[in-house]
Amino acid sequence: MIYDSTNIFARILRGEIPNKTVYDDEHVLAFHDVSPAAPIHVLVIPKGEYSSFDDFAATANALVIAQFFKKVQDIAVLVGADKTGYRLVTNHGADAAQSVAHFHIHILAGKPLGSLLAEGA
Ligand code: DGP
Repeated sequence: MIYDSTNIFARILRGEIPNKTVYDDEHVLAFHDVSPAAPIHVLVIPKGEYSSFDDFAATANALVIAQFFKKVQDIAVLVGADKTGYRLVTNHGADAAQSVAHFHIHILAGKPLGSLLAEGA
């Protein structure tokens, strides 16, 4: 997947679209999802141009990947998601219904989240 810098999260990173920021540093931005699927629904994105998890894991350097995932855990704690449990979701490509082509992790928490998928195989 080629990175398209017109995607909505690239626009958020450029400050063109407002967001409800949870955490911001040189490498990572975390913000509330615009249409939350759980009481806590935070998106964590790297500031680098990666179109999906698949692209990130395949092309980013190992230290960047490790630091990003450590930061996801820090942010889960920051928003209190660790207290009763949380789910991480990342979608890559059409079958996963990825709708924004900038790598992001969903942190979902704040209620019992049920089974992994709404539909069976
Ligand atoms: P995915 O389907 O995994 O690509 O998830 C994309 C998520 O991004 C979806 O849960 C809705 C969220 N989203 C889309 N546009 C915006 C936006 O402009 N602001 C925020 N905060 N979230 C958005």
